[in-house]
Amino acid sequence: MKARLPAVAPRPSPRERATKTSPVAKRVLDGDMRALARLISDVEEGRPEAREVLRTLYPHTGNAPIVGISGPLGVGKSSLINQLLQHLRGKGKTVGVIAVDPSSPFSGGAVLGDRIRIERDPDDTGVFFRSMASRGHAGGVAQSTRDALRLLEAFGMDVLLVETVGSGQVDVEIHDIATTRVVVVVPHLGDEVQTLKAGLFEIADVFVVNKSELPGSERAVKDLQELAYLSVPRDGWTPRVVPTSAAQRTGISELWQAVEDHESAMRNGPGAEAGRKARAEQELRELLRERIERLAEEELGKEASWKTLLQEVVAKETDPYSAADRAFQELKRRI
Ligand SMILES: Nc1nc2c(ncn2[C@@H]2O[C@H](COP(=O)(O)OP(=O)(O)OP(=O)(O)O)[C@@H](O)[C@H]2O)c(=O)[nH]1
Ligand SMILES: [Mg+2]
Repeated sequence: MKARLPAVAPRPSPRERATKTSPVAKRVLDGDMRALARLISDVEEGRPEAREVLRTLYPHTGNAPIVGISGPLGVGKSSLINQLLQHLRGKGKTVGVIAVDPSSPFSGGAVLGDRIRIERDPDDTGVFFRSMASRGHAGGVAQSTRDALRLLEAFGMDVLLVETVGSGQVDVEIHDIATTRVVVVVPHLGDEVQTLKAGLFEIADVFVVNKSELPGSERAVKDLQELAYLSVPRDGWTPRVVPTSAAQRTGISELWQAVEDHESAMRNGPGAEAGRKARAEQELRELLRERIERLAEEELGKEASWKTLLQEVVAKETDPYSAADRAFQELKRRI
């Protein structure tokens, strides 16, 4: 007799899969803002339940543009975000904003939160703003930011904005999550622009010269444009330079147009697949590194010879290089 293949049930849609496995995921998909806010806190605190929800929400993510807005302190990033919010709401777009707060989690947290005042109608469910501390994330702040952005997208936000301060490693990591990277400068940054210039063209798709009502802005725009033309285009895109004044509300629609142009160039261009791959690879590597580190720490902690080894280094009976080699060999045997 012929073996019968088991009947194949119709594949559940992503939405069915999500709602079946997690009522919390369903609440996010249904636009429950309190569930969203709580889950973002869970992500920040590194709760495993949040990962579970993210797993089921994953099929609902990956399509919204993520616009990274970075630049030195006080150049007007938050003010620009406020203007962009109004512009985008005017076009009927819903917007999620994550601001990565440079303050330490031990200083009460909300340095940036206090500085930003998002101007919005409190009843408007089309905007969600959240400030996150840049430190104290078990899996790294970049991963928490990715996770929070996914929650915002699954909730139904059309556009995602991320504000980061400065140009340190953490900011670069977060900036790399973005599908369009905006770097904000102001006229007469002086030395700061000189130091920024070196690495600037690798991290920006759009430059904004904000506070452009101040003297010197034309010069700054021209300088940046010259540099942009000289730079090697990435995936066929030459960085755009846009003067704005968040104070006088000028240049905002031009800024958004530049972002949209970049988004569509990337979506339809030859680099689209490569960009998605690069972002996926970076995330996978980070997630794996986190697990390997945790596993290694746990294994080392169990190891009685670890204490002996440490003692030997302190007593200068062995050097740290040989000790690390021995510990590593031991770990490889056990893992
Ligand atoms: N003259 C002028 N001032 C501006 C403009 N945009 C913002 N500002 C002012 O610049 C200061 C800093 O603005 P923010 O929007 O907080 O700047 P930021 O880059 O978010 O600051 P941090 O998050 O602290 O790095 C505020 O006093 C703003 O009112 C502008 O276009 N022109
Ligand atoms: Mg700010």
